[in-house]
Amino acid sequence: MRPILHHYAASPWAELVRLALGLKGLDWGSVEVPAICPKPEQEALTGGYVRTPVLQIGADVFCDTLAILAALEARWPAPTLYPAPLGRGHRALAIEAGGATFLAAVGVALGPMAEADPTPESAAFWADRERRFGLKREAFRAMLPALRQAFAAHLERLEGMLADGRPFLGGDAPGHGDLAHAMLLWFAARGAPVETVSPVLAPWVARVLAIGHGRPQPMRGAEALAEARGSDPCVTGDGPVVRVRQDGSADPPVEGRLVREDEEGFTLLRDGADVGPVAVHFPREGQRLERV
Ligand SMILES: N[C@@H](CCC(=O)N[C@@H](CS)C(=O)NCC(=O)O)C(=O)O
Repeated sequence: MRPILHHYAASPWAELVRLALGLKGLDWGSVEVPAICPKPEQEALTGGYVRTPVLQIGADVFCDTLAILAALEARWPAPTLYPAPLGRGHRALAIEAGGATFLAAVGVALGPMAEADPTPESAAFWADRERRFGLKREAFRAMLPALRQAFAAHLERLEGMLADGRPFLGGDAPGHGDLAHAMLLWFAARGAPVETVSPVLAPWVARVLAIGHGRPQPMRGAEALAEARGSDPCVTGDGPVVRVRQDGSADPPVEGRLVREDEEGFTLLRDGADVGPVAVHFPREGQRLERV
């Protein structure tokens, strides 16, 4: 069954997944979602997770790129997203692209928008991000010099990793870590092109982006919901009712029965009014699991 990505073009974390789909050479359904809430179709599918991107395979829904890349690797193992010699180390590298490092890239990418006079579109964007993540435009503007400096320091570290002339961060083949860190530069290019922030990294970023996106086929949200409704989730069983929220966000929690939990993540089984039984998969990182 082909995967369906719920995403929007400007989303950096979605770009990471588009590159992963490209690396695996896949056909995939492409559902465009709004960049700000409300996202009623996505909510109908996930039960409340409204971040971008989300990957759907039938009635299995993967939230967060860590769960998404694990699902792609499990179902389409070749070519691998975790090539030797780094192997699983690529996952650690990718995690390092989140958190403070990602916020630094946001500073470079969205700094010019924060500094410009607001438009109706940018005002709606800041209102959404303030309500959901506490990111106030004024406070963000004050942080910009520090964020730009932090991003420059991060790029120096990446330059150090590639200093021996290796084509990719782990050696000869690209992996999850390359996709995650090149995505940061792809995003930062909205505010400052890669050649200006790091001419040294530009050829590596070009190599990673040349992987492309595979073969996306545009699809409507309603078709994706129908596909979930017509499929069975790959996990069944029973478990305690739990809620999942994301660290640092006021987004609605997802509620369901906890039917799988291991060192990588966990799965909730829920019955959606529009989709029937769906399995919603999360990684451990960045999620807060509460017993109800
Ligand atoms: N840790 C998450 C981060 C996802 C994330 O922060 N995505 C941004 C867009 S790139 C987001 O959800 N922004 C709010 C939105 O799109 O509604 C992942 O790896 O998927």
